[in-house]
Amino acid sequence: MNLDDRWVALLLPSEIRDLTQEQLIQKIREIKTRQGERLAILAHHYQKDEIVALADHKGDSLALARLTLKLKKTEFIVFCGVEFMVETAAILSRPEQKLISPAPNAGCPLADMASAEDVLAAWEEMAKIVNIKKVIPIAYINSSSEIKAFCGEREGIICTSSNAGKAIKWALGKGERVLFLPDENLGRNTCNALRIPREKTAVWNPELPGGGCERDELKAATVILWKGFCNIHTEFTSQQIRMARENYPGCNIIVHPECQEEVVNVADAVGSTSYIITYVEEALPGSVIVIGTEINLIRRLAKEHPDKTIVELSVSECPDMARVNLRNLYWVLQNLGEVNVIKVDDRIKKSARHALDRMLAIK
Ligand code: CIZ
Repeated sequence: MNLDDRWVALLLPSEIRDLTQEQLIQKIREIKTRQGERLAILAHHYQKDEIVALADHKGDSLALARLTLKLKKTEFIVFCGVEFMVETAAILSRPEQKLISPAPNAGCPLADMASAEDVLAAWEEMAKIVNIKKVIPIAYINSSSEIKAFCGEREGIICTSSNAGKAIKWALGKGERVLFLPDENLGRNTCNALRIPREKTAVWNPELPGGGCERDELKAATVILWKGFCNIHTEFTSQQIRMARENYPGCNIIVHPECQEEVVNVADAVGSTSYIITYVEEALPGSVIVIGTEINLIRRLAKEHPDKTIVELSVSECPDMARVNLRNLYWVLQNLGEVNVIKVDDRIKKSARHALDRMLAIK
């Protein structure tokens, strides 16, 4: 727990602070039984085991977004994940449903790397150089609702790490260029997989005047990548991959596409969270798999597959995901619908929904 979380925990009523882990689990189960179908607890794969064990559904952000659309009878959706995931579910939910976050202070530094003001300013700068009507913005789901709305209002689309390639192809079928927000690594690795050459890409750094791009570079670019990154996945290095091959001869190494290009290039496989899970499930007993992604998922996979050796490339934990805990989960359940209800402004919701619907339609 960091200092911020300790302060938040102190704000919880003392009767909750004093409960043991077993008592919290018991009480959460009682509320679940009492509420029945009115309540659904959703947990992202990066959540801790004790949270996932209490969830009705676990998944990546794409699966959980799709699921939200199916929860027709559910009044209260408690989402154990970070801000952009809860907001995405809120955008997709029905007006009568309440989206609740146990830890509204769980943000996403990657999403914060593309602020609405910076993106709008960049868009205006780009409009001086290229035909902006033919630029299709794509926002990775790890982005704010405002950025999703920005895309929705400009014929753009949302993607996740499982459908980024399809989203880029879709966008290039509609326009001449793509502005890919906010993860440079996911964008770069996807361009490589699609064989879009480097000279047909540019990187827009919002910290630099004109994004640090030459006019000709921008004019030549089919894909303009925003300079953002995920702290968790950029922890992994190609040196760690070399060491893993020495320590586990014959192993297979799979990494997430938010990792740096040089890491992805020397791994055996690359894929989204759900791809990594399927990869492990389909591996033969006795396989040795080294994984470069968030540690809670890797440890769970290792427990679920005792017939395989599943190890981490290095320990990298998302501190924001870890802000959800049994105490704040119990607190929101005890005060169901009264606290930590996440709302998205109606205008933003409508525009963001267009961009999300386009993603859901491309499968
Ligand atoms: O979209 C997600 O759930 C994340 C954070 C990663 C992935 O690959 O699915």
